[in-house]
Amino acid sequence: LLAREDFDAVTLDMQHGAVALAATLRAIPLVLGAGKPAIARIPVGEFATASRLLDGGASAVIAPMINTIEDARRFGAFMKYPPVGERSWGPHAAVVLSGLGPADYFARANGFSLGFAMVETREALGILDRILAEPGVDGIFVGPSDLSIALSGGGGVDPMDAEVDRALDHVLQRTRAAGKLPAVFAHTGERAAAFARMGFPLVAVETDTLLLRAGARAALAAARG
Ligand code: 3PY
Ligand code: MG
Repeated sequence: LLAREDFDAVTLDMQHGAVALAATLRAIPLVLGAGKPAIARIPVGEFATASRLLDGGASAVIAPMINTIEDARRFGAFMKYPPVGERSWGPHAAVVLSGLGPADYFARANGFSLGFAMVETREALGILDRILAEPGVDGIFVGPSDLSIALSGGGGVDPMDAEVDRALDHVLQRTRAAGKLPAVFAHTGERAAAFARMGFPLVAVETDTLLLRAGARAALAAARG
């Protein structure tokens, strides 16, 4: 349903969403069938799942909580075929969905399978340039909620905090300077518009649960007068 709305892409969230691997693999062709890229987020540290999502035709994978160089390296390795990484061959659905033959898929997949490393802790901010230097990392996806928890030393969740905004701008500039793609999550449409104005080319807008609750509340408010 969401892929048939005016979104440019749909993200399937295996970290916090209610979808496991089989359901995500079933949803990917539905998103691609609507002519949109299918992006998927893996659970923390489950880098092998990134390869399986690519095998299923995912256009991009987001890896949460990339807090060490080793995290970034391992994620990148599962995203890219040799010689860049260590992805293993078996893209059964992806080859068919791409419309390419196996040889062309192999030759081109590293270029069109985008890996986003999430920066959402102080540790990640501290090694941002080194994460960006990983060849298997095509972009940085910022998580403003976890970042706000980290920057406040566990004091609370406030993705609108001014310190979060400063960190977001820093990540945007460093990522651009590295020639890679900056991306971010926005929990409202207004926040998404602000991020787009800042220069983020990819912004995830709200979640299925937020949209469902907002729709439910609007319908109930209208029904009850
Ligand atoms: C965060 O804000 O921490 C996120 O992971 C957004 O998806
Ligand atoms: Mg997060």
